[in-house]
Amino acid sequence: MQNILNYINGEFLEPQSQEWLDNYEPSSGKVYSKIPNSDERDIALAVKAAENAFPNWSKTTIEERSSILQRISESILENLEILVIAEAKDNGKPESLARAVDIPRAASNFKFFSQAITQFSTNAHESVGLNAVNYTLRKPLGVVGCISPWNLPLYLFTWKIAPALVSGNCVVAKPSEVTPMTAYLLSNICHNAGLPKGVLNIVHGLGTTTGQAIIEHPNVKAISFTGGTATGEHIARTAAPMFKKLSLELGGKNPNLIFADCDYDRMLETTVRSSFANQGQICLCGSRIFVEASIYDKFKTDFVNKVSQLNVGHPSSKDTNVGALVSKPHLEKVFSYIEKAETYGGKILTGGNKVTVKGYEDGYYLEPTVIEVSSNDCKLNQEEIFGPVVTLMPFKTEEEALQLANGVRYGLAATIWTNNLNRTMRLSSEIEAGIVWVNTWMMRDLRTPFGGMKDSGVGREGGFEALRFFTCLLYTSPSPRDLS
Ligand code: TXE
Repeated sequence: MQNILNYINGEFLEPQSQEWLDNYEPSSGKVYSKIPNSDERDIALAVKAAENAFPNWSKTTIEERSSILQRISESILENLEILVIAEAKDNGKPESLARAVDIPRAASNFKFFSQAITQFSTNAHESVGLNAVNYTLRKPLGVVGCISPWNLPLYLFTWKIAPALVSGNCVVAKPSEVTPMTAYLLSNICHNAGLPKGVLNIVHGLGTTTGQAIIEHPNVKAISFTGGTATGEHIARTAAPMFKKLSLELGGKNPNLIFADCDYDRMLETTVRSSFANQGQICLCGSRIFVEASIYDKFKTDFVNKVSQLNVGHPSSKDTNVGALVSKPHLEKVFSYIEKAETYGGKILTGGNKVTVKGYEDGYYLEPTVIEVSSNDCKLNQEEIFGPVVTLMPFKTEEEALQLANGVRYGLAATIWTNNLNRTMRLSSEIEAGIVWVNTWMMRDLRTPFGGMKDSGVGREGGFEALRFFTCLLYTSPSPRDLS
């Protein structure tokens, strides 16, 4: 059985504790590798290595950092198929999805930030009449922590690491203990791409020990975290007294507002995808679907019909639309909402059962499930289920649609389906969400800021916002005499 190793100070190391955790393959329910159960001693080593590497790394030229990131990006693409298979095995997602989205995006993250840094500049402010100028500088923060979740493992891990590194920081990173494999493979890729030792340290283990040691370490100056809202709250509470910089990308319960005047076929096809892509385990999935009353019955019939045709199957099968959920506890959590759907006032229209896939009887498979609800206040509409479960509910007016969309503690993303331009403009500015898509879903230019409102988090990542997060701003003012 393969042992995943920590990557600290350019070396592949076993955990100090010599303890290992089981790593499961969701599609078969079997343990297939072991993960270091790292503790504060491993994190202390990693932070020390990062601190030692910082003086040199922060002074490398932009060209040098940029070209290393470029090499990492190319190497990810050269190893695409290995990473695709590893991601699908570790996470349960269809290989086709990892091949089309996860791994290419991981390569793009490195490529994008290798280019973005060459365009990142600071400002000068001339004090007219005083013969003076103030100018700003952006400096790397030092050692930063990157903590990522299991739903888009390499995609989100690289989304944090690439901007942190390219802006001159040294990184201590922890992938989710549920999906550590591609982060481990990435440590090999970065090592071979010539990243100097100590610049990137990848430490594996549980959130409550390894992750906790990162957020508690006084010399880690910033934390970029994506994960559950409860964990985000805990991280904020722990890190705030140490004045760490925080970027928290948390949960979502995203509304999908469908108006009768939309392009119906395109909407239907995209809504199936926005509901069940990655087994519904994307924080951007539209999990609350609100449909204008005049087309509600038609939509209900067509949507249920399409959803019931989705194939649940093994990640490697070409016919699979919906793979396995990421873990047994997560399957049980999602299933508990389905079991109590009626108690919560819901009616299951399709799905609702666990699935047995031949040859993989212990895998964590669940039917894509559509539940009709009569109130937005029910638990099914208020809590993040984060699985292949969506709810349907009709609305009568635009005002009501807006109220329903905003009637939740989260504010990550929303999708509006309409061909009415004025309505688009009104709703896009009134919906409480960091991202509003119109007549599309998951369309994102890497330059755009990404992040949520309300309990979906604080801070923005992506584009220059990520480079701003991973740098601190100083201002300098030479005395006017020095300029003359
Ligand atoms: O996430 P956690 P979990 C939501 C989703 C899911 C719920 C819980 O609703 O059901 O969160 O999932 C690390 N200090 N999302 O429990 O625990 C952990 O090891 C430092 C939404 O898996 O938040 C992992 O690396 N780190 C979501 C990362 O935090 C800690 C994606 C996320 O794990 C820590 C995933 C601690 N004390 C789940 N405790 C999204 N927004 O995309 C845990 N971690």
